[in-house]
Amino acid sequence: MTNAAPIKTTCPYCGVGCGVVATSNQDASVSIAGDKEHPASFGRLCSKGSALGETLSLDDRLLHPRINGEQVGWDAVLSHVADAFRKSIDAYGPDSVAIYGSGQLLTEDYYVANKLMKGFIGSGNMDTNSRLCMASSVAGHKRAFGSDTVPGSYEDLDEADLVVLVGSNFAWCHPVLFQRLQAAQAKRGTKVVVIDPCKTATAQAADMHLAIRPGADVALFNGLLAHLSKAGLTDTAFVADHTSGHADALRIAGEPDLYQLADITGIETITLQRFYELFAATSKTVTIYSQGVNQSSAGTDKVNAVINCHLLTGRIGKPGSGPFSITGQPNAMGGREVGGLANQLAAHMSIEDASDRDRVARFWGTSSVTSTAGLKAVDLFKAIERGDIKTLWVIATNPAASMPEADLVAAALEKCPTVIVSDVTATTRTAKLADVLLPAAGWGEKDGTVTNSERRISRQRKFLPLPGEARPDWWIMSQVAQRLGFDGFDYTSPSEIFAEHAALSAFENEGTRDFDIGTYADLSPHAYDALTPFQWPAPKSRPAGTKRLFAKGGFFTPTRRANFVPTAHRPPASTTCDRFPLVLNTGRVRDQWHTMTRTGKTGRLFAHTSEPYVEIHPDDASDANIEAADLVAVESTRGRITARALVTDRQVRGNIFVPMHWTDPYASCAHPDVLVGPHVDPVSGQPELKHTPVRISRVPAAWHGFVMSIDKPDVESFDYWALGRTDAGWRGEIAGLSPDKPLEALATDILGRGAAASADVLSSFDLKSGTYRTAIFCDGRLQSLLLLSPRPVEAARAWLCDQLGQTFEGQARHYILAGRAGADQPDKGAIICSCFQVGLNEIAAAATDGAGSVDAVGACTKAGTNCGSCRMEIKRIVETINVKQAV
Ligand SMILES: Nc1nc2c(c(=O)[nH]1)N[C@H]1C(S)=C(S)[C@@H](COP(=O)(O)OP(=O)(O)OC[C@H]3O[C@@H](n4cnc5c(=O)[nH]c(N)nc54)[C@H](O)[C@@H]3O)O[C@H]1N2
Ligand SMILES: Nc1nc2c(c(=O)[nH]1)N[C@H]1C(S)=C(S)[C@@H](COP(=O)(O)OP(=O)(O)OC[C@H]3O[C@@H](n4cnc5c(=O)[nH]c(N)nc54)[C@H](O)[C@@H]3O)O[C@H]1N2
Ligand code: SF4
Ligand SMILES: [Mo]
Repeated sequence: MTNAAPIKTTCPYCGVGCGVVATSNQDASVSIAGDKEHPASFGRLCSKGSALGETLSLDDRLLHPRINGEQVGWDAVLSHVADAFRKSIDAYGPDSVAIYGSGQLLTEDYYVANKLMKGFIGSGNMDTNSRLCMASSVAGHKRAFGSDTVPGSYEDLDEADLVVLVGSNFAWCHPVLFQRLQAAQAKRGTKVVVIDPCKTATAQAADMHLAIRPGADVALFNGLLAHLSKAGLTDTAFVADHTSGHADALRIAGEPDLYQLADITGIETITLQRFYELFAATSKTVTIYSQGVNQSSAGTDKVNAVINCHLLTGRIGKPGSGPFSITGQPNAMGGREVGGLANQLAAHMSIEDASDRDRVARFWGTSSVTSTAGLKAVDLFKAIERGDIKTLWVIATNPAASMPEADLVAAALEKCPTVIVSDVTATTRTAKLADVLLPAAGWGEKDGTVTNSERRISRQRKFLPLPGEARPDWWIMSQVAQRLGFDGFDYTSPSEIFAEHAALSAFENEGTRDFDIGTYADLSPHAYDALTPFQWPAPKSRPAGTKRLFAKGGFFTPTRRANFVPTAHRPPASTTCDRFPLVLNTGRVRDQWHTMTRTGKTGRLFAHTSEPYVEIHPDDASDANIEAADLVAVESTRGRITARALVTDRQVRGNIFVPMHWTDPYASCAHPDVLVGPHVDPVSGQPELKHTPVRISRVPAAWHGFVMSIDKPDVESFDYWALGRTDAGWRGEIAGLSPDKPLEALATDILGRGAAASADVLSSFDLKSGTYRTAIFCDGRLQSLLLLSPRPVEAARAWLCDQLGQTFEGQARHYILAGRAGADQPDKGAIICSCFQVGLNEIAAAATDGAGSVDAVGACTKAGTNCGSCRMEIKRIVETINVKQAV
């Protein structure tokens, strides 16, 4: 027997949209490789993409429908869901029901959800987690261009002379594009400017890092607009022929002088001046922006302040220049195409426009198209809390963990009469609050399309059988729609849905709407199977698709001119005070994806960061008597979380950073959204997830522990715990506030009393440090290890995790117990390169021995030579060693 034929598909994580080749092996494993022919990635994958094959196991999977915890058949559950919708609508009207979806749905799933809610149920209440992610970019695009259009292509990164990254940790969040940028830096000397309050891995690759005061981006770009105008860089023909509102925008932008700007932005005048001059002098400029821009109460203004500078200079839609909103989720863009946001209709048509409504109604054959926008995410959950929503369907997202005021969201879900959750797992905080659980098919188990940040539509393809009773989301929703008695949902395959979506995009379009993929309106199932990636618009008149838009105007406003939008600086919605003196910033780490339902399944992706942390500037830490590795409580007016202190000067004073990933199944209470307030941007409704006033304090833990075990350790009753995986089992950090129990008794609680009779238990107690250690070996194999100490546990964790499940004899067992590698087995240190599992100590040793560059370290250790996600960290280590050697 041979392995199955390789299948080309698309990565299900970030908006880069890399092409993946998946091969199912005879032993049921799946090999993953980059697709060299995919035009978004040319064969590259980052650490998360490379590890996809390790995340496909069925443990934790939701495999059968459930109602109130009881397994039921599909027929029963579909009728139950349809009944719940019908009863709510009959008794309270169509606005008493809602769907909350996700940029991780495929376009076909999303299309059905939106058609059902806005076209047939007749309510606007279909919103999505894109409200937390892209809504400000959508609103900014629409204000400026009249349409939600990203003008450029990834190729522009190869051709630009200057790339400005605003509020984007590109190196960790869009790693394959970041590498493309680094290649351009090496090849043509592209200058890179990073505007971010933190010294991120991205900032370390920059020629200039502007550590902006959080929230001050509008002021910074207003200053740039005024400078460009004064420096004579206005593209007068472009501005005169293709734009309006230029004078008003300039007047407002020019109000503060450079000194006032320095005050607002926290950036020295000389640095501002240097940045402005660099931008002015470089006509091929791309400005990339992400969540430091969008997730702000001034998010839409930030987007327009950036776009204004590109309109003024005519740097838009030309090779190597343009404003570039980079999308987060794999199908953030596809969701916008089908109208997934509560204020959109479908195919970039708008709810407010009567002729759009009429057109969509005729196309769908319905008289129920909603005439009012629905509730945006934050308002939707408030309405649920008030009892206005009786039936809610959450699909492919985890709002009880990822929404601001997460505890209130969880309480609202608990109160809501019927909560239906479609997910691939039942372990999320949201799934645990569901009345009805629907098992969705996951990545590799279903067919569909996604659109990446450069408007490129690619196929996701099925290469695995459907597990248990899991079904694709489009099928589940179509079945419910049919049971509600609606026509037009008798789809038998995603290709039919895609063709309908393409036909709607072209319906009575004639160049009036940007989103037109009419070329695919009559696509056969066979052609859908063979579909190769293309960039929209791809109208029938331009079947090859479109690389760039707007170089010669042609905007989608009624006048066909782009709008300069006057933007004035506003401080963030809630500011620090004596009680909450620090600003909490939140975001991502390199190797985890959101609430970890998939990346949390592989040990390889825990090696880089294995525990939730609070990154704190050394002076803020010392003010609060916090030392490295202490446990820290972070409190806001809304709640409290606990995580490990990471004391570094990568944070500026006054700001702290907490990653968004560690939620219920992986940590006691570390997800920052329980702290974040409900403030939103007034135009887009996107919440301010990057600016919450907080305070920090040291958690006076009586004891700390590190545990690893083949079986999942029982830690959830402790005051603090965080779990992760290793290749062979589990790893965990634990701590307790109470000194009541002797450490030995604690050890029995954690590892269980039930160690097999054949087990060898090795224990020791170090009187001096007060450390209790115990290791259990079964048939010679290391089954579990527990280190307990009154202080944060010091141990060679990366090395230890590699030893779990290995066989040990004699003295070697004592090294395990000591938590240290023996002299013959050097400790590799924290894992930096997750592809080849190369640790910090190995990289440092190579650098000390003379490897003076990232490539030289790669040549000695292989670190950084596969996906390249770790290259910035290797650079930092090499530079630190070089500096040390120089002094
Ligand atoms: N590894 C990994 N990659 C991912 C994801 C993941 O979960 N893990 N998720 C994907 C998704 S859905 C998204 S949306 C993207 C997000 O991608 P990014 O937006 O790049 O990531 P974030 O870490 O959310 O935030 C970006 C930066 O904004 C900065 N920032 C905070 N406040 C401000 C401010 O006021 N001004 C400026 N200029 N900067 C500020 C933060 O310090 C942070 O470094 O990542 C995608 N890629
Ligand atoms: N504090 C703070 N909060 C944030 C952010 C931040 O930067 N800071 N970022 C925000 C942003 S940008 C985003 S995008 C959100 C992300 O937040 P969420 O969307 O809540 O996070 P995920 O963990 O990606 O949730 C996706 C869910 O879909 C499930 N799933 C996977 N595949 C499928 C499928 O095919 N079908 C179905 N039905 N389910 C599936 C997964 O198991 C998972 O439970 O978080 C937002 N929240
Ligand atoms: S950069 Fe990484 S996470 Fe993003 S699409 Fe590519 S492989 Fe997937
Ligand atoms: Mo996102």
